[in-house]
Amino acid sequence: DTDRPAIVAFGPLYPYLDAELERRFTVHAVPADADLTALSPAIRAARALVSFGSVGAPAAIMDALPALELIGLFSVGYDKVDIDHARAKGIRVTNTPDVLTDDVADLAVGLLYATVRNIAANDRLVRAGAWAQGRKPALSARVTGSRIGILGLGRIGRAIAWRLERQAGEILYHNRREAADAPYRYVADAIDLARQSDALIVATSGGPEAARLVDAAMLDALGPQGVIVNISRGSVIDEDALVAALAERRIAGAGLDVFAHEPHVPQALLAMDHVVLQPHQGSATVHRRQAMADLVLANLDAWFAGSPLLTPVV
Ligand code: 8YV
Repeated sequence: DTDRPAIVAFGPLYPYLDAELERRFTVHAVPADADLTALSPAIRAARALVSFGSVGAPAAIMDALPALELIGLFSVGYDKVDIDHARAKGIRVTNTPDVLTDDVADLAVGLLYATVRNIAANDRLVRAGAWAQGRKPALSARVTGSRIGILGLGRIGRAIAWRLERQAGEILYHNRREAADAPYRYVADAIDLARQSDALIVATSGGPEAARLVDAAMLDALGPQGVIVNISRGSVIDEDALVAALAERRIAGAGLDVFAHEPHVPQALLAMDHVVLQPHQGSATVHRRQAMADLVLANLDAWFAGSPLLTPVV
């Protein structure tokens, strides 16, 4: 059907989204590692591109698609999109905020409990038969009554704080600026936040401004009783410094859903019992992935109908 706009599915998407895109558009699948200098004229006619947050849209794909008008991201994070390049070329970008907030916050809280209460390590202990053979697991720290520091009190950070209000002894947070309407204690300095927290939950957005915001100094401020949870982006933590701090027990543990070079996880972490590892599952529920896909489609539909975009980034 030549009346239907051509679009590019950049990297693998999601079956429901694939099917709905096929109903509306002429979809060209372009692998994330494709040779962008050799795209066919039909692909080069694409007016929109859809991709996962982990693939995004580097400058090279924007330059390879001269008719590109819109990038519809299947993620809230847009750290893998060259936003400046899109802006300079007049390419609009949309993401999927809000619809995934609750599920990402749920996973953050789950990782906090799993890390502090040794849930994954103790599961391994039971499976290995050690409990049956009389081994006594070590006593753990506790979540209830502890001081929870949220690094980045945005939509997801607030949803995490709200979930932990009943359990935490205190919730504190650091943002670049104090949030006018947040009922939690603001800590102006990120290192101070780590120092005053039993658990530090990283919920900032990614991108260059937050790159390696959590460094060795911040981990040392968190200290040997402190745990860190990251559901944001691996790039926000200096991963080498994190591995070293965990190996030397300068922090007590980590619950990680995101990594600096996904899907690669540092080998050293795999052997550590005080670390809980997830393969980037924050938004990965059936229900929310559907809602994310619907929001991608609603943005595309709006664009091709000449209506305002629902959730523009650019
Ligand atoms: C997705 C995400 O898992 O929304 C985000 O920013 O990181 C997740 O929802 C991601 O888009 C998958 O690549």
